[in-house]
Amino acid sequence: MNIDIITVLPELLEGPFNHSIMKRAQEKGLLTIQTHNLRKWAINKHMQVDDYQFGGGAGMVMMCEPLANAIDELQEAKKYDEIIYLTPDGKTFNQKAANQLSLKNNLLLICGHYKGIDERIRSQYVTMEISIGDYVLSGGELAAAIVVDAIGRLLPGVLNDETSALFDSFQDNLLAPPVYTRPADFRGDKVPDVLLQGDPKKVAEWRHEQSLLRTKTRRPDLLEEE
Ligand code: 6GU
Repeated sequence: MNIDIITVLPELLEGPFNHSIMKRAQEKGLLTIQTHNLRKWAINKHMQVDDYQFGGGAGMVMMCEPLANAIDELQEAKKYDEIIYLTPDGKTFNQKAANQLSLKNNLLLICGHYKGIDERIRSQYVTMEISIGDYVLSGGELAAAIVVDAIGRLLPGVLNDETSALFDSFQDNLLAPPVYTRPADFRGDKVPDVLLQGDPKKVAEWRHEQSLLRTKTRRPDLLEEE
């Protein structure tokens, strides 16, 4: 999978992808992430990419020309399956969306700043709008990092234990069960017997029960979803 990201703050995206699982996904050649500094397509020598909004009011708006020129140029090299704008008024991201996006080949992510991007870029270019939750971030970069991480770890071959994503929280609209490691007795607080007895069928049953219980008590809304 190839993911291109248009941003005014490429520095913000250097850290998240260069460690751990995202780093390994790239080293294995399963994922390519390229950030593109929007200022490369600035309209003048002042590196301008934003301007005051028509109608007045505080806050700058990211201009059409730099974004359109950036997208046009990137589209010459690749056909994108989705052009995604990260925005608090987008559709709330979840595991199902991550699963669906992990099946695509080429994604283009656009990170907004200030008051957002000119509406005409949204109507003419953007094919999908994603929010990561009901709160406002100062820019789309951290949201992009989250979306890329959630997608990247689902690509076949990325996780060491190929099956482990299957047991993640949310994969069946269920939360993950509790997990334990050594010691079996921590200050008198003991690991459940069933996990120590080595019967894989009983372990699987226990984990499923715990998943259900956790979901019922913490996220009953998940059990109502289709
Ligand atoms: Cl995708 N962007 C910004 N700026 N704020 C957000 C968001 C995205 N999702 C939730 N809040």
